Amino acid sequence: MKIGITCYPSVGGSGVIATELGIQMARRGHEVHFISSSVPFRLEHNYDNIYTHRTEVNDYSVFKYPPYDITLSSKISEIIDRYELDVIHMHYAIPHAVCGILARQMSKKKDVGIVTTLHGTDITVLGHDMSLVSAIKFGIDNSDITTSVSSSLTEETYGLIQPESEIETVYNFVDESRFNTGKRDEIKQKLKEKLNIPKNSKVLMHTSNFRKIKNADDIVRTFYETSKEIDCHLVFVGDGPDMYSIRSLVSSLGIEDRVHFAGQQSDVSSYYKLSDAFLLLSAKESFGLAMLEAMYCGAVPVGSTAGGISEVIKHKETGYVVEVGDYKQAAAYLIELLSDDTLYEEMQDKMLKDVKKRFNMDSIVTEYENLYTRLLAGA
Ligand code: U5P
Repeated sequence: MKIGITCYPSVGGSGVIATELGIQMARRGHEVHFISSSVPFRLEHNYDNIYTHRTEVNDYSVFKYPPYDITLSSKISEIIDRYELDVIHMHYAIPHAVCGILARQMSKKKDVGIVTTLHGTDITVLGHDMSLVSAIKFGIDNSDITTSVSSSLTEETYGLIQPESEIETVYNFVDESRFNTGKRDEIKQKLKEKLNIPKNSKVLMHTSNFRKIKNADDIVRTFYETSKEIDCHLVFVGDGPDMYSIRSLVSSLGIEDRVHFAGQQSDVSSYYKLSDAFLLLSAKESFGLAMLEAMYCGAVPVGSTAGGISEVIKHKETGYVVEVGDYKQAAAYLIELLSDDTLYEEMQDKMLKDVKKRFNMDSIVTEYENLYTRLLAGA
């Protein structure tokens, strides 16, 4: 098959899934064309059957706003025709699904299939903006197949957008060759030395784009409460708009010596291996890809009840789930977990077995491949 993919190329769950999916499709022998504003950040190597096409948005003075959507649509239509694409997979309802629909109308090849995947903020944030609801609904209803990354996001989309067409839930997945428990102890010790964390201290971790919605201040508070009982350190990986206020909270609590800011990293896996527990206490979260990656690397999660997080964590079996904002309960669970080695090992073992079964890359990539095949067969 010849597949076109459009996503936001920056750090974030949707771009990562779009890229990994493209890589896996190429490995299965399909021809993959990424059409985006820059090369997706996880696409580190050259692959034989992956092509990247960049859209240049020119900032003409006649426009008040650079016409990203129109330029992208035009580029997608050009690639559909030039390479005779069978399917285009658009990640995000707006603008990408709408761009894909426009591109099909512009192109000569009208039978190109359109798959759209909803990743979260396109619904959880933009879906509340009445000026965008019609465009999101249009994007979903005019795609041939729409998927969403969790049942919670699917339900929220039905509620907010009320599309005519069906939305299928296809979970996110993790590439186990990249995120695994291999050399966990060795990597943990090396990184502890580098960060000056004592050998026997426990490590809590969080990684994200540090937007308000991630509630990183609750993570600091959870850590602060936990550290009253457990010798532990907190590591933040990533960067974003909330960083300044997080740093001031850390200094006002007087815990600078035990909170580490690693900044944005291209290899997050060694930080996951450093960690005993991963925290994701967001106010809204469609899935929580970073948390799943951390779980694949052996870190036990404590998450909030927001969105799809509780579809990934089985409460008290493979981690813990607390109400949004309940950092005291999060700390209580961490204290229980980190002070009992037997409990920790049992939970970690169950967690690894569970995620490998339910978020297995091969089966989820096959699910997407079957969707493409269904479109080609005209079903
Ligand atoms: N990520 C990085 N480096 C960073 C921060 C995040 O690669 O410094 C990646 C995570 O590994 C994950 C994605 O794949 O960004 C965030 O996904 P989500 O948790 O926002 O869904």
